[in-house]
Parts: sequence; structure tokens; C-alpha cells
Amino acid sequence: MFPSILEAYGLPEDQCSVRPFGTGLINHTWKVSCGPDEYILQRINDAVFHRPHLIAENMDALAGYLRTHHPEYLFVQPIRTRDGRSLVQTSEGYFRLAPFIAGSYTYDVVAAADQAYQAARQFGKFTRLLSGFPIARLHLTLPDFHNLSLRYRQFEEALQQGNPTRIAATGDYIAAIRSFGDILHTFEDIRQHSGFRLRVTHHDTKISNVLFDEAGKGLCVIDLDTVMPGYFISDLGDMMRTYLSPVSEEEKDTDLIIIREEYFRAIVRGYLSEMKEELSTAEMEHIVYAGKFMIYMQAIRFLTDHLNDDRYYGAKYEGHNLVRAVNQLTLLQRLTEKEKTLNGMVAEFSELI
Ligand code: GN1
Ligand code: MG
Repeated sequence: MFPSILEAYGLPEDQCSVRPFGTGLINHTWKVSCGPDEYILQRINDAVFHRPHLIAENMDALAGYLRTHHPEYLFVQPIRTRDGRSLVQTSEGYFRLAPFIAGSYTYDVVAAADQAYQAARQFGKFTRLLSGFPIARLHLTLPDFHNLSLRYRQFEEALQQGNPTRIAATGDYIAAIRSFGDILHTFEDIRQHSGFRLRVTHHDTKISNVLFDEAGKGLCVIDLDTVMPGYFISDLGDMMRTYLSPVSEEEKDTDLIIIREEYFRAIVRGYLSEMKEELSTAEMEHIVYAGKFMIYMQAIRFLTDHLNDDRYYGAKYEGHNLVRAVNQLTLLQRLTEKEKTLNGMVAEFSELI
């Protein structure tokens, strides 16, 4: 499949090597090296993104805005094919190519609080720089992606139509999801609340979506497929979900799941260093909620997928998505236990920053 793609970009196939890169669950990524020139090639999962061209149009619109208003921002834009297309469609799916930024690094796990700080700053900066962008121009590449109400409904549907054996065996976890229903109700209030604004939101703020320089400073954010109008709780919350615990959503040993307070501080400090002026009082009051919201939604999504025989995320072993769901439920429990302490920390630095 690669020769025809490389050819579309005018890259000499015999001088290029292609190897797998990164760990995403949805898209496939490769690093392409052609002598000194390096690129990132991605196949867009069109079972998830039904209209890949919408992603390309969003990229163009954001790039245009940033070029005019913030020309100094490093925006990693896909390269055009020789005949001007931003995507290559083959029998294997849709592909796009972007330059690999020389001297940039990505991390798969957050190994120091400063990385969390740097990443949070970059995601905050991205939203802030685009605060004047006409949000209605962004296509919804995944409609209802972070709509918790819909995710909850899909969970309830899975309870009706999913795998009966799995449903019967997971009663405790189903009950646990139900017991956190207040998170859903708060989300429903947020959607009606005039103090919550829809902004340009990344929607996938894991650490591997930030480029760092050699000295460990954040450079920019990447993987912009899910950039859509959204609430700040999505981006801030997904950082909490993925940076607070020393172990990832894949960990089976729930004893290892803990909330690292210094990472919480780093995330909030980094994010507010860019976003403090943007957020309303009501939004500032929902900083810890952001983490609960995203962890809860991910627990629901993993459990739903388990009940639906893993049709969305796939599974590398029997019960994989159940392991992930239990992991996320544990993380949610641990965060909830610390809620008071964390709220106290937020109150402290909202005065300081
Ligand atoms: C998916 O593909 P990846 O790993 O970037 C998912 C996210 C989940 C994440 C959980 C389009 O992201 O929403 O949080 O898995 N993306 C999509 O690991 O569903
Ligand atoms: Mg992603």
C-alpha cells in the first residue's frame, strides 16, 4: 500500500523507509524516513471518522486563521500531494502525510510533573490562540464525541442489546456506573448554563499529542482530528484522566492507580497560565469536575464496548475492555476521594496566578 501513497507525494519509494510509530487506538501511524527528510504518515480510521475530508477542511481553516493572527505558532499541517490533495484515498483507506518536526520528541507516558505542566500549557495555549476563531466554521468530525448524555444512553442500549453473558457477569460495574449518575446530571446542567462557552477544543489531550523540544519544553499540540467546538472540561479533564495516575488505562492491578497531587497541581497551573482570563467563574468552579467528567465518560465507553463485544476499541485479550473500564472506575473513585483536597489546591492558585 505504501508505494502508491509515497508516489502521490512525490517521495522516492526506494529511498524511503516506513516503520510503525505511536500507540493510538484508532488511527494507524508510521514514520517515513527518506534520507534526511522525515514524515509522519497516518491512516485515518474511516469506521470512526466517516467523513475524513471534514478533518482536512478543519485543518485548512485553523491553519489559515493561525497564519494570519499568530504566525509564530508552530502548526503542523498536512502536506499536499503533488496534485494538491490533502488526503490520499486507496483501497486500504485514507492517508495523510505531515512533516516530522526535526528535534521534536513525544512521550507515551508522563514521567515528570513538568511534562504535565508543559502539556497543559500547550493545550491551553491552543484554545486561547483560537479564541477569536469563528467556531461555527469547524465541522463536527465526530458528532457528539464528548456528549456524556449520549454515551450514557449508548451504555443503556448496550444493557438491552449487548452480549447477555457479559451483562450478567458485570453487574457490580454496571451498578458502579449508575452510582456516579450525578456526574451526568452536572453535565446536563452545564449544557444549559450560559457561563459555559464552546471553544476550539482538542478533545484528545493525552501526552503523546504534544511535541516537546530537546530541553523538555512544550512546542505545540498535534493529532487534530477531533478538534471541534467543545467545553474546557474535555481537554482539562482528559489530561487529568491520563496524567494523574502513574499507570495507564491498560493497568490490571488497580492498587497501582493513584492520584498524584503534584501532577494535579502541574496540570491546573499549566492550563490556567494560558486560560485563566478566558474562563468564567462558573467554569473555574468546575476544574475538578473536568477530571470526573472525562474519567466517567471513558469508563462508560469501555464498559459499553465490552458489553457490545469490543466492536469499537477492539480487544487484545478476552475481557480487555472490562479491564480498562474497571481501571477507569477505580481512577474515578480515587479522584472523588481526593476531591476536597484538590478543590482546596485550585482555590489556592486561582488567587496566586
Ligand atoms: C481513542 O485513538 P486514540 O488512542 O487517540 C479515543 C479517545 C479515547 C482513547 C482511550 C476517536 O483515542 O476518545 O479517550 O482512545 N478516540 C476516539 O485510549 O474514539
Ligand atoms: Mg487521537
